[in-house]
Parts: sequence; structure tokens; C-alpha cells
Amino acid sequence: ELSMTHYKSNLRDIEFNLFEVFRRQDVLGKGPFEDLDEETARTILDEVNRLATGVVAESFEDGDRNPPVFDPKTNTVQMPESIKKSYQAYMDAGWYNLDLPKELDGLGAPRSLVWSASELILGANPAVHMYSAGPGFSGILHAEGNEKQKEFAKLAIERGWGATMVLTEPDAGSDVGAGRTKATDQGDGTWHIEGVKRFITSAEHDMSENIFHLVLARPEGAGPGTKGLSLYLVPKFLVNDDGSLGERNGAYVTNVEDKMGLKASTTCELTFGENHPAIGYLVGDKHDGIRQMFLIIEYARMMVGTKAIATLSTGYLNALEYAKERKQGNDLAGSKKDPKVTITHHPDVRRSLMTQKSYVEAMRALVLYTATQQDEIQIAEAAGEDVTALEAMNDLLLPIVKGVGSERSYALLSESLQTLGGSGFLQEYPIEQYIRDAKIDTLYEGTTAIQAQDFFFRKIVKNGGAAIGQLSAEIKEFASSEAGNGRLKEERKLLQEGVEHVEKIVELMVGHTMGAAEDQRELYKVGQNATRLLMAFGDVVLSWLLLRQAEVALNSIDGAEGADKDFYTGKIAAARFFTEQFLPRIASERKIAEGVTNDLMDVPEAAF
Ligand code: ST9
Ligand code: FAD
Repeated sequence: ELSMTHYKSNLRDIEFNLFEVFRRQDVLGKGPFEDLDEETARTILDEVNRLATGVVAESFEDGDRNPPVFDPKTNTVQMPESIKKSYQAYMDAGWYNLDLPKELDGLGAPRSLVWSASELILGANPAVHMYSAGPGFSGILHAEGNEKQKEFAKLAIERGWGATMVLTEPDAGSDVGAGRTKATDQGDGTWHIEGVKRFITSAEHDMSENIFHLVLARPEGAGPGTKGLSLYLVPKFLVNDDGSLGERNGAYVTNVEDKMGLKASTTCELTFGENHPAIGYLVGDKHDGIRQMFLIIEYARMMVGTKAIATLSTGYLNALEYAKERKQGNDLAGSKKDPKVTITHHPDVRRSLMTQKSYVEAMRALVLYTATQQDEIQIAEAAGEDVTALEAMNDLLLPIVKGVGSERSYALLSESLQTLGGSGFLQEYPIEQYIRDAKIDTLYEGTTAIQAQDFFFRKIVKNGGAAIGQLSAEIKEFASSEAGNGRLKEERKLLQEGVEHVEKIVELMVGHTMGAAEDQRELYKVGQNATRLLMAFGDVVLSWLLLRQAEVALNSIDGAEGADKDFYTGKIAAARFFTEQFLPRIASERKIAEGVTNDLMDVPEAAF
């Protein structure tokens, strides 16, 4: 079936990861995934792909050109009809069920399948994916809430209510702990919330009868910082005991931002308790807000990385299609008398296309590798086993998915646009919108600087190096193996060198961290190198995943024909290209890291 929308998915590559590299068929059909076999999983992906490339993608452009309209008099938002249609079709299809636990009538599917499906929707129309997060939020409310809140969560799923995560305030962005929104105990199981939050995604729209907000606020008398924050359920409409909608609650959207991209997604100022009280319920009857909110944040960070990567994937595939058609100039090694060639014949275009292809396929593998860690957590939990080490590995990978995924995708979308020449700049093609829509991914859910510090301080230092040690060991084991029977020998050598260089950067930064006991300013060096480490470590992991793919491709290519043969050939080429082009840079990154001094910190502000 030919799709007429902007969205070009890559189901072949998703299934290659799932079934040829990560062998998900080995975990399907048993344990917590008893009800799901490989064939069903493939059918689900086909179905989601059909929706994504069809009705979901259909409104992508219109949602950008005719964005939601805010009416300040009524504090309401009118959504474009096109987005409503995509949203309703996706909700009606009911695939949000994939990720819900069985006690909420969900399929409890492995996360690897969930994120594969999510990639398709996020690539087709990210705003639709975000509006449809209500059931996911309900899952967390159900897990963390008291009995009444569990009932609320069930009702929210049944009735298709929307949901939001509410942290940010004008003076509390990266620094969530600076939040001033306050909560006052009414003594009857309810609280009054007062304050102004900003930049809240999906806080107002006209696509569901109710929206519930999960809000971080500071109870009166609580301490400062993130630890003094509690999590409150604040519905737009209060809900009566019989499940019917009650009074309008005092949480109103007071502005909707105009922005660079992702315009179909409403970004709202949300004011609590200005004219009449905003009633909130303490989630789970306990003051444990930041931990609870991070359950959502972890999920959302994975979502943001996946969104960015999905966008680069369709950007690359649009660029590729154009490049195969566009004729311009002569073959560099030919003669002016020869027929003109398509631009894929030009070495620089090939460099650009293979850069896009290798990065995006590596990052898709990173998302799905991370998701397989989450599968293992699901399996171990079902078996009542300890998940500490698995959780730590997942935690280590998340800032790479989010930080590296968003930075590389945004940068490389510029290569996708460049491939189209001047046409890339036109709104006739989707790439300029991809770039505008993907910029947000390096910003929200914690900026790249925040991901980099999370990666080093929390996921490496606080974890005592356990997870990163395990990952490095796995990478080294691969590098020193016989993978590829000599056909990946040079590449494995580069990988070995790369991993040694990043280990040295980690050691250097750990040294600076310990040095802070004597001189606090040593931490400035860590701060200067944090993003460098995240990106360099990311390249090593990406190269490892591509080489693992190449090993599988080498084992499958003999006897393969047609599209399969081309696919495997591309896999081997991408792994070699990435490793040869991008891993040697890590030696320089190490050198730069080792040379970092605090001179930068001594430059007077006025001299900038
Ligand atoms: C946003 C939304 O930007 C964008 C899109 C929204 C789309 C919504 C829809 C999609 C989502 C759907 C989800 C549905 C769910 C489905 C589920 C299905 C099953 N990991 O270091 P400390 C915690 S929203 C875990 O001292 P500071 C931990 O409890 C706005 N936990 O921090 C820790 O205590 P302890 C996003 C973590 O110096 C405590 O925090 N805004 C982690 O006080 C304190 O830690 C941001 O992301 C972690 N990685 O505060 C803010 N880190 O140590 C970015 C911390 O005892 N800023 N905790 O365990 C930061 O992240 C800051 O570093 C900070 C610093 C706020 C944590
Ligand atoms: P700041 O924190 O002011 O950061 C400015 C710059 O300083 C950044 O480059 C940052 O990296 C850097 N910086 C700040 N602190 C540090 C530090 N300690 N170390 C190093 N560098 C630092 N929030 C919600 O709660 N819910 C939502 O649904 C939501 N959706 C959003 C949707 C959109 C479209 C946008 C734009 C934002 C959304 N946000 C949401 C808010 C988003 O999470 C924040 O914008 C983000 O966390 C950054 O905060 P800030 O904008 O205040 O930037």
C-alpha cells in the first residue's frame, strides 16, 4: 500500500533489530509475554505502521500551518480538525493498550515492541503521540495512587482523558527544586494548589472531556529543593463518586505559546487557584513527589529520544528518495560528455547520506537495545527476581538515548535538508518542519547539559561505576571476539581503541570529582567535559551496536537475494563507515578533555 503522506517509516530495520539482532522471539510466548508470539508482534507492527503512514501522518503539515487556537476569554483551545481526526483514529485503534498492565486490561507487551510501535507514531506525528499519553499516565497513577486514585485511573482510560506532567515554572526550569507552587492541606483529603506553571504540554485542547494534571507543588511547611515537592492529581473537571463529571476545577490555561515548531502540540501556561480553588489530591497519600514524577520523566525521556530519532529516520528516507531521482552534474571521475548523473553518484552526497543512515540506524538500535533492557526488567519482575543491575543499566542508557539521540538527530536533519539543495528549504518538502519540530528534543525533559550531568554524576559516580563497567566489558568482549570472522577486524580494533579512550575520560572526570574534596573548583572541569563524555560514549555504544548488526548481516548475506541482500549490504557498509569515520575522533576528544583547565571559568563575565 503506497502512502501519500510525508512519513517514511523503516519497519524492515525495526524488525531486523527485534528479531534478527535482539532475538525477541526468544522472550515472546512465555513468562509475562505468554500471550504474544512473534507473528502477533509483527502483525501489530504492520497495523501500527499502516495507521502511522496513513491517518496519523495525514495532519502533520496542517497542524503546523494551522496550529491550535487559544481563546483567552474562555481559557479554551480549539484544535485543528485534521489533528482531531488523526488523534481520534489513533485512540480508536486502541494501541495504547500495548503498554498497559494486564490489571488495566492492557497487553503488557515487552517494551521493545512498545517502543517500536511508538517510533512509528512519533515519526508520523509526534503531537498526536503526546496527546494520546493519557492511558500511560493513568498506568503510573494506578501504580502510585491510593484506592480512589486507582479508580480514577481506570475511569480515565475508559473515557480517554488526556493528561499532563506539570513541573516547570518561570523560575524553575532545569532547577525543578526552585518551584514555588504551593499546596495547602484542607484537612479533608483535599489540597488547594496555588501558583503558575509554564510550558505544560497538552494542558488544554478540545479532544477529550477531561484532562488530569500531575503537578509538583510544595506543601506548606515543606523543605526546599526537589525533596520538598509533593505530587498532586489535579483534574480539569472534578469527578463525582459515580464517575460522572462534576464542577470545573480551578486550574486554567492562561496562555498558549507561539513557537518554532511542534506547533500542533499545545504548550501552556497553567494557573492554579487564581479565581477559585484548584483542588488537588496527594498521590498515594504520601510526600514522595520527585521520585513519583521521575517515573513519568524516565518514560518521557525515552519518548523524546525516540521522537528525535524517528524524525531523523524519515528525514533521511525523504532525502534518499530525492537523491535517487535528482540528476545534477557529471560523475567526478567521468567526462563532461557523459550523461548527467543522479546526485547519489557524488562522493560528498554519499558521505552525507551514509552519515545520516549510519547514525539513524545506530540510534534506532540504541533505543531498541535500551528497550530490551526494559523487557528484561519486566521478565525479572514477573519472576520475582532482583532487578537492581538491570535498572542501573537502563538508567545509564536513558541519557544517551535522550541526549545523544536528540543532539545527533537535530544536527543530521540539517544534512537531510542539504541533500535536497534549495528545495530542502521549501515548505513543499517536510524536512524544514522536521528540523523545527525536532529542535525541542534537545531542550525539554532536561536539556543536553542536564542529561550529561545526570549521565556522569548519577548514572556513573553514584552507581559506583557498576553499570558503565558492565557495558564497557561487554563492548570490549565483542571487540576482542571473532565477530565477523576477520571481516570486521579493523573495525573491532577501532572499537577497542574507542572504548579505551572513553574509559580514560571517565577516569579523568572521576579524578576531578574526587579532587573536589580539596578544591571545589575541580568540579568545573567535570562540568566542562560532561557533554563531551556523553557524546563520545554515545559514539562508542553506537558503533558497537552497528558492528553487532554487521555481524548478523554477514552471517545472513550468503544466499540472500534482492531487497534482503541490499539490506544486509547496507548494514555492513554503515557499520564500517561509522566506525572508520567517527570513532577516530574520540582520541581527540580525550586529548581535549585532558587539556581542560579552569581558565574558562576565570574569564570575567564582562569579557564574553
Ligand atoms: C517536560 C515534558 O519537559 C516534555 C514533553 C511532555 C510529553 C508528555 C507526554 C509523554 C510522556 C508520557 C508518560 C506516560 C507514562 C507512561 C508509562 C508507561 C508504563 N532518574 O540529583 P538530585 C530524582 S517535563 C530517576 O539531588 P536536584 C530522585 O528521586 C519537564 N530519578 O536533583 C532524586 O533523589 P535520590 C522536565 C531521578 O538537584 C531526586 O530526583 N524537566 C533522576 O534536586 C533529587 O535528585 C526536567 O526534566 C533520574 N535520572 O534537581 C528537569 N534524577 O537521589 C531537568 C533525579 O535520593 N532537570 N532523580 O534518588 C533535572 O533533571 C535536574 O537534574 C533535577 C535537579 C531537577 C533532577
Ligand atoms: P533553563 O533551565 O533556564 O536553561 C537555560 C540554559 O542553561 C540551557 O542551555 C541549560 O542547559 C543551561 N543550564 C541550566 N541549568 C544548568 C546547570 N545546572 N548546568 C549546566 N547548564 C545549565 N515542562 C513541564 O513541566 N511539562 C511539560 O509538559 C513541558 N513541556 C514543554 C514543551 C515545550 C515546547 C517547551 C519549550 C518546554 C516544555 N517544558 C515542560 C519545560 C522544559 O522541560 C524546560 O524548558 C526545560 O527543562 C529547560 O528549562 P528552562 O527552559 O527554564 O531552561
